[in-house]
Amino acid sequence: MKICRFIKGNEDVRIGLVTDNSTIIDLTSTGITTLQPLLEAEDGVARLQALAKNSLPRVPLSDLRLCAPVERQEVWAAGVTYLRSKTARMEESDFSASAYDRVYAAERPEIFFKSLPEKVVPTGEPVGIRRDARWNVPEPELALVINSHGKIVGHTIGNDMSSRDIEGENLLYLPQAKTYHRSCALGPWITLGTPEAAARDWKIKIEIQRNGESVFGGETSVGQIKRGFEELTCFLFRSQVFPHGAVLLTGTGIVPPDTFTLQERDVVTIEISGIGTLQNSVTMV
Ligand code: DO4
Ligand code: MG
Repeated sequence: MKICRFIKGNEDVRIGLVTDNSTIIDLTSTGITTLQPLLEAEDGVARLQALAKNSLPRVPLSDLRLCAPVERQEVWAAGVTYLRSKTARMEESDFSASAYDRVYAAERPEIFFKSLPEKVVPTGEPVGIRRDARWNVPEPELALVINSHGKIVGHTIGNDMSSRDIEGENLLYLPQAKTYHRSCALGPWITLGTPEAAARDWKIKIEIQRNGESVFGGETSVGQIKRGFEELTCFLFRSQVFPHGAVLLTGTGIVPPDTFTLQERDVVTIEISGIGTLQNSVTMV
């Protein structure tokens, strides 16, 4: 079951049920106008399954604009959860290298604040590269959608845009490398109700195009994530409250070669097999 936030013309944001990759069912007439009650409800998926049987208005995806699938949730991110991420980061940094090595093996994961919901970029809109950075990369990541009780209720696709030279210069610069204008994309929608064991079979793919040509491609599997989803969620919720729920990116397992940096107008396409495709062009911010 996939749910999205969308806008048609000049109307307000609506909630839709994605039936296939070309049509959505508009849930407005059922009284569902925000995601939060569905994410909080015990029977959210069952409710949607029942609604899908009714004859409700359908809208072609080509007639609407998808919004980022977050409302009031803070967006956080876990890091160094794949061996590939640990190795790449140790190589990019002289004096912080052991920090990555240690956190990969430590009981406590790396978790950092990534974005306010209103700053999240949806599919179809540009993600940013910092003008004061010279080495910028996308990080394709599975994102957990977690309700206010700490329950993982859905999954979406995240792009944890990062400035590797800023992070590599000094780990204390991490917030600047990770959190800036247009540094987080989420979308295209939320897949609800997939158990972790099934989500671990999903493939994550990325392709970066420049002037219509592919300049980087990579693939990994969600199953390569070292830590359990519950484990990451429990750490996020330790001594912390999320009255509106939270979104947690789970780390990257695909790192382009060190010679690669994003350029303006590149197009980043991230696909996760159980979810869909998040596509963003790149702009300088
Ligand atoms: O330690 C820095 C960030 C790590 C990260 O974002 C990742 O592994 O995806
Ligand atoms: Mg990341």
